[in-house]
Order: sequence, then C-alpha cells, then structure tokens
Amino acid sequence: MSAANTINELGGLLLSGKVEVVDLSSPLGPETPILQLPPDFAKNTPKVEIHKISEYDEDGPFFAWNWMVLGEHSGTHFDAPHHWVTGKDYKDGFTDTLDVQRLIAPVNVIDCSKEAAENADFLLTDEHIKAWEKEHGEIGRDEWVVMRTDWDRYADDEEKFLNTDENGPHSPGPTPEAVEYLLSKGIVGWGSQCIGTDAGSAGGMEPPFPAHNFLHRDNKFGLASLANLDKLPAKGAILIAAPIKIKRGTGSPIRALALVPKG
Ligand code: 23J
Ligand code: MN
Repeated sequence: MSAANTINELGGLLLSGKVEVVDLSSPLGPETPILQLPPDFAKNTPKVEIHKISEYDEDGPFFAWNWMVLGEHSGTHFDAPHHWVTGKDYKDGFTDTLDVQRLIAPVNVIDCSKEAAENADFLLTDEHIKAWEKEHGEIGRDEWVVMRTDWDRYADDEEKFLNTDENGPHSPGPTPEAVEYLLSKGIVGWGSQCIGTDAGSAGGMEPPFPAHNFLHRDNKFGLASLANLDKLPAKGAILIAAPIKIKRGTGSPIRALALVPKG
C-alpha cells in the first residue's frame, strides 16, 4: 500500500475510533511530584505553580489565561540528550534542534506491574527483556521501549510517587545492562512511569543514573512519569512524544499520546 493510502486509511480509522488515541500524560499542577535530589545538589526544580492572569474579570473581561512556574523536567516529560553530560556535544540534542521524525514510532511495552507492586526496588534486567522478546517479538531499530509499573496511580501524591525513606528513593527502573541491551537494539528512547528514566536506587549504580548516562551518550531520548501504559498492548501501538520547542532546552513537559488499534 502506498504511503498516501496508508495515511488516508489511518485518518479514517482515527475518525471512526478504530484507532484509539490514549493519553499517556498525567495532569500537571501543584500536586505533580518533582524530583528531589540529595542535599549535595543544592538546587532543585521548583514545584509547578499556576497563576491566574485573568478569568473574565476586571483583569481581563473577555478572557481566561494563566502564567506558570514550570521546570523543564516536571510531570510527564521528555529528556533530550543535552540533559546529561554524556550527551552534551550533540548539535541535535536539544528540544529545538532534535529531529522530529524520530518522535513518532512503534512502542514496546514491557509489563513489570506485578513485579513493581511486590517490590518497589524492582530492577528490569537484560535477561527480562530478552525473555519478553521471546514472547512478544523483537524490539526494532528506532522504536520506543517503555516500562509499565502502573506508578501513575501515585501521580498526584509526591510522597508515594518518590517513595523515599532514610535509604533514599524506592522506585523501579532498569539495570545498566538492560539499558545497554536496549541501545544495542538501536531504540530511539526509553520511558518510565516513575519520576525519571532511572530507578530510585540508580544514584548508587555504576555509572550513577545509567539510563540517563547511556541513553543520552548515544543521542537517545528519555520519557518520564508516563501514564496509562496499562491501556497499551505489548506491541502494536505508536507513541507520539513531542517536547515544547524550548531554545537549547534539555527537556519539557509533554502530552504523550499513543495510537492503539481497537479490536
Ligand atoms: C537530574 C539528575 C538525576 C535525575 C534526573 C535529573 C531526572 O530524573 C530527570 O528528570 O531527568 S534522576
Ligand atoms: Mn527528566
């Protein structure tokens, strides 16, 4: 089938609902959990603030609008390669310079929801991923891979979302070997339902924050705080993850969307 026919058919499938658009973003607001780095990194992203300019009142009789305090890495968001020192030299590693052709791609959904419910420190290994591929099929070049943990159930409860105790944060994520394996498959990016692309324990890994370190070293993208991955098939959906075009931006909140064939 020609590309024109395929797009035409996709348009019809979207209009008829046979391809469903699934919202993979959580609402963004003052309750949105924000990463708290250990005290040796003094500066953190501020909490989201939404300030009213007007709402059909003396400050603006015909219109409602707000202004915001918003860190790039807030809520459901995109990590660009320049976010990490290992990706600092990529000219196309910023939100305004990256290749948008890469942002829309098939998505592989690795379901770790049971493991994560039993163990908040669950780590996805390269062996787990290979077993997943045996069951569902190979992960292909330039595809997205996301880890389903159903962590979005805590998306407006920072304490549960970060799950920090005296030993640090506890949330699931990949091992360094798992990330290297995915990169060997040529993925475009890796997504998590937790605060970042790395596990809560990743600050103590070698290297620290291996998902950030390896993904951005290879000019790949990260997605964090994804929602509704329980509504996606293991394979067969298309993920759209487009950051705001911030000049020399290292990331941005996104409205992540999935196209899912129904029935
Ligand atoms: C900076 C340092 C560590 C981490 C992060 C940022 C993120 O999770 C992020 O939003 O990129 S873990
Ligand atoms: Mn980030």
